[in-house]
Amino acid sequence: MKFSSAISALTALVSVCSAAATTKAISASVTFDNNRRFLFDTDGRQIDAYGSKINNFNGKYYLYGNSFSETGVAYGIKSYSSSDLQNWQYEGLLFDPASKSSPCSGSGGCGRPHIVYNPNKKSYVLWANAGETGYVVATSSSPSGPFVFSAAKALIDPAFNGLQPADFTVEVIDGTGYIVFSALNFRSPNAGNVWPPIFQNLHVSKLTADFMNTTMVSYPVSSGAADLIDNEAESPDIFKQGNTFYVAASNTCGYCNGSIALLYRANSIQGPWTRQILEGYSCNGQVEGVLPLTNPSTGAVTNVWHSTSVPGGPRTGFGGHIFQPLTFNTDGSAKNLDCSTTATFPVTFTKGNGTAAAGNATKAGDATPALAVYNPVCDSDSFILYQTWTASKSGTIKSVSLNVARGSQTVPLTLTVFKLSSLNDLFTPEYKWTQLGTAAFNANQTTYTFDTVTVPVTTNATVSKGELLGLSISGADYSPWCHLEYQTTSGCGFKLYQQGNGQYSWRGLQGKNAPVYERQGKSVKFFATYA
Ligand SMILES: *[C@@H]1O[C@H](CO)[C@@H](O)[C@H](O)[C@H]1NC(C)=O
Ligand SMILES: *[C@@H]1O[C@H](CO)[C@@H](O)[C@H](O)[C@H]1NC(C)=O
Ligand SMILES: *[C@@H]1O[C@H](CO)[C@@H](O)[C@H](O)[C@H]1NC(C)=O
Ligand SMILES: *[C@@H]1O[C@H](CO)[C@@H](O)[C@H](O)[C@H]1NC(C)=O
Ligand SMILES: *[C@@H]1O[C@H](CO)[C@@H](O)[C@H](O)[C@H]1NC(C)=O
Ligand SMILES: CC(=O)N[C@H]1CO[C@H](CO)[C@@H](O)[C@@H]1O
Repeated sequence: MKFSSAISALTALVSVCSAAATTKAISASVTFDNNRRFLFDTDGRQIDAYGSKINNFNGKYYLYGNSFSETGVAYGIKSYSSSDLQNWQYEGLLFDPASKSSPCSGSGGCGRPHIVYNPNKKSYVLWANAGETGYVVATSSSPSGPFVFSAAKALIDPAFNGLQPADFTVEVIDGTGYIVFSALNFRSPNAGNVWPPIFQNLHVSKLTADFMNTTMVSYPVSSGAADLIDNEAESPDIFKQGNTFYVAASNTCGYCNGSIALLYRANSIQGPWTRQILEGYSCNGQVEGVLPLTNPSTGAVTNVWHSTSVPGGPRTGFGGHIFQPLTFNTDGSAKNLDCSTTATFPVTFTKGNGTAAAGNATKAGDATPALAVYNPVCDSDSFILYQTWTASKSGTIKSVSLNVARGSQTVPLTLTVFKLSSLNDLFTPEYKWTQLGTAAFNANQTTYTFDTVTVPVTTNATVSKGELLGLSISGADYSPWCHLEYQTTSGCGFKLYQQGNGQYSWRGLQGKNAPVYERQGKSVKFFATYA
């Protein structure tokens, strides 16, 4: 997704108008696509929130999801805020997942978190999955916490006692709270050795008036076919358009690389529900939520379907998020998703209030683009890399940060920032660079997502505009370190070179080939800050 958030002409109009006009909703636009999966916060770190849900609270957008960075599995809930759906400010964990009062260490892991706002109590109510018997609920006066858990759990329809409440959503529609949840049956005699491992069906209930509990009366969200599609439905979200309720869902897959995209619709939560399969592989993702965006000029709402995307498996942290607006036919059915790599989806929406967030990465002097299409590359077992760039201005370099993700390394990742006089220096034997700083990182100083590690510049920090700089990246281990790369357009001053581990001599029949050569058209994701 390309978040080219072009503030429309309306913005300019508003800014020159009187103070009274500034309370008007401001129009902005954003363009999504199927290729740009990784989102980053303003400090340049990968957004670490899986099974995401985006809410507009008090005029600002908040993105929530489970953190996978620390333990490699769902551990706590992070939030990010944005006014333009492009610059995301990290707002921290909603509560300390390590504290004794946190219910998230056990089964459920506080998975699939959802938050609703109770205007009567001016309270944000967090719901999360905490294993058997109901859901945990917590409240806060702020959308970013800290949230305090209620001692009592919200309970579901007793018809499902004995099954395990699992993926769910809570949402407020026309002032009424709703939950859609699945209940896992681990004991079905029909479970297969290969698949399905479990059976689960979706159910919908109203919430109590304080949004802290369910009414414990539920209705199935099922096509009535009672087939293995209805019986493996999970990761739901609910929304209403016109008089129709919609439930978006996927089939059992766990943040995977593509499962059926399901859309149920009914004129009442009691059904009957009509089922559609909108895509066979969900554009290589699993739906995580539906984001309603309002065009402030027309009042029209675009419901944006979004998924946790690729690759599934233990490396959930290598997944990102893809977004595309749903479009509907006159009978209320939705059109199939468009998974083509060339598709772009512009959406006009109401800009959130507050100024666009800024952080170390957005303020960096030199940086590879935040909005490029990045892909994970794990090859420090085979290569030492040299990322080069030209100083964009004269000044004093403070630090260089690189996005890296850990596996189970025993060898540290060593990064060195240096100056060189020409790119040819890298191919020249006996060349010595001018070192600016160096640092080594053990696996326990890095995380399972593409967080940043930062090398402080300690010497030779003054640079002049156009001067050549480099970052060497080395960490030869059986379990390679991972970084991000994007397709670099020539002329941007970024070039990436590689040297096979252990290769320190001339090569080739003439004995004239250096062991260092260009990784054509690629650059790693990094940024350099200036004093
Ligand atoms: C943001 O906008 C909402 C209405 O959408 C308003 O209630 C709120 O006071 C605004 N907050 C700020 C800080 O301007
Ligand atoms: C939800 O309602 C049930 C039944 O009244 C009660 O046992 C439970 O404590 C309630 N939970 C919360 C969070 O209010
Ligand atoms: C992911 O999905 C794509 C396309 O559906 C497929 O080519 C690829 O093999 C899948 N990978 C895994 C690990 O399932
Ligand atoms: C941002 O940069 C400052 C100054 O270099 C540093 O102290 C801080 O840790 C950085 N913050 C993040 C989140 O990287
Ligand atoms: C981090 O890892 C290094 C190297 O394995 C080890 O020496 C160090 O004690 C670890 N630190 C912590 C806080 O676990
Ligand atoms: C070219 C240059 O200024 N090199 C300096 C880099 O920093 C070291 C350590 O402070 C100096 O010894 C070099 O002279």
